[in-house]
Amino acid sequence: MAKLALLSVSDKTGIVAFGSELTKRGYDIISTGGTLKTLVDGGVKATSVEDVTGFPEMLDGRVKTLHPRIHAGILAKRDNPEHMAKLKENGIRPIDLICVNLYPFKATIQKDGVTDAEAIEQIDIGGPSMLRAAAKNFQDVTVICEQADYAEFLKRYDADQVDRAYRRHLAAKVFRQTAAYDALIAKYMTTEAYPEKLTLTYEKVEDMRYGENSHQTAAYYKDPIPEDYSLAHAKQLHGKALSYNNLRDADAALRMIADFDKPAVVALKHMNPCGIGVSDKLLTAWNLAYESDPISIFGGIIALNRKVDLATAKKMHALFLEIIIAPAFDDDAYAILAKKKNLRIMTLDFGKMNPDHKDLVTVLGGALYQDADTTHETISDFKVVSKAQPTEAQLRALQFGQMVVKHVKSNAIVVTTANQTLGVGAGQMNRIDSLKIAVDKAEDKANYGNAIIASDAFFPMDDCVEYAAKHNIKAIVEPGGSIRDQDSIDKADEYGVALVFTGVRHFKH
Ligand code: 93A
Repeated sequence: MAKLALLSVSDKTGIVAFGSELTKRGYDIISTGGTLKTLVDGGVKATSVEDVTGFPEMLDGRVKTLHPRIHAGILAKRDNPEHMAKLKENGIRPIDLICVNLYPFKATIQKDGVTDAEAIEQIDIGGPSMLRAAAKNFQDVTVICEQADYAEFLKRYDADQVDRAYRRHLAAKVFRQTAAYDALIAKYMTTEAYPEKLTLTYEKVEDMRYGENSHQTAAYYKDPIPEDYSLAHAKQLHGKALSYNNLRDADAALRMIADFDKPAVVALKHMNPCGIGVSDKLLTAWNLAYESDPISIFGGIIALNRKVDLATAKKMHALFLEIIIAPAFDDDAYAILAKKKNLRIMTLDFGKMNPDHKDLVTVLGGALYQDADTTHETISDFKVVSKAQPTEAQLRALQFGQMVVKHVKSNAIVVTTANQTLGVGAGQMNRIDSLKIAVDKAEDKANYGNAIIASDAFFPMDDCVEYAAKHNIKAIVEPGGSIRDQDSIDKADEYGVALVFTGVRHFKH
């Protein structure tokens, strides 16, 4: 008897050609309402599923293929005589090939103003049931859930290569696809922040040349519906493919620059800022960021939150940089930057971090999932605990420092003015070492006279205040909360330093 294929696709692209090729190879075709019409209109001979089941499609199409005549035809084991006898007894034909793509749930929930009822109607039930049944019975059934596989299947069919391994490969793809489909539905319906099952799904963007190091393999995945403000929406206009480290650095740079409204430039290395400048003009912001640390910026990632002009582009062109990402580039600015073959030039509309964003990190045997640290404190959150009161200018600098320090790996200490980082001490195992690094980098800078210090976590003892004071720092912001806070306050008073507590710690590991 001829082989039997069931075709039921929501996206009809390529289905007429595929159906036609199947009939040429001797397949009989059965099909659901819309697909059947497309096939027949396209000149492909096909039979209605209704004729096979003896039942009309009903409940607005909610029940089309959910019938034993279909599912027994898919699930029967061909090498099991009892299964085959049952099919025969009930006049059911075995189905050899299932080709299904599902109701467009993802596209539906992305539509503006979509109602819950519309979204729910697009939850496919019959499609995944057939796909899963066919995938379970891959020993005997070929299952196709992607248009990209139409041509590959035909090629293999002609070469007599539709073997068990290929069918198993297609079956595995089905289970990934239906799991991802359900994960998206689960996400849409879930209200708990931390549900008992975390059903995330990501789509592959690309395999990468390597991971963090050249002996590590890696691939880049993105959210099926990425947040508005995210790297997933960035466009690369020029340069080498982004590496694993580039992506992590660019992501860190985006998180930093999102905190600034005025023209800002973030220069970043190894996930830490090496220079941040903010001003009324982009060029000035660049100069401030560059002068923060003209050495570390070499090979850096630059994020700018305004259209890049020629003057700023010329400054950047003079350096070796890995990535420049900005909302847009003037034509002449782009032309000069694009002279560097490898430089990755990217655009992204800047915005704010989604306040509900959650970060996922893996640990051996598990994962941790938490709110991203999207808060930052402003002057109104500050509590002055010293006798010395900070000046207006110092308060602005403390606010800027506080904004920066939360983006620096712990232990983090930054020395800043109100619009420029002067020294960044990152990732040391004790706070005083971070402080020493930050001060050492900052001390010879012209603006050091206006400098303040921000610390991501409290001072466990008074040594940091003392060290800072001895290096002419006049104002400090830290969370407070140590049992020895009073020692730091006393030390600040001893040196006439203004000490401000925020009550909010910003560890970043
Ligand atoms: O509403 S359903 O969940 N109930 C079904 O029994 C059923 N059978 C196939 N959706 C069902 N399908 C889906 O219909 C397929 O997954 C495919 O996406 C779509 C094709 O319908 P049509 O051929 O009428 O355009």
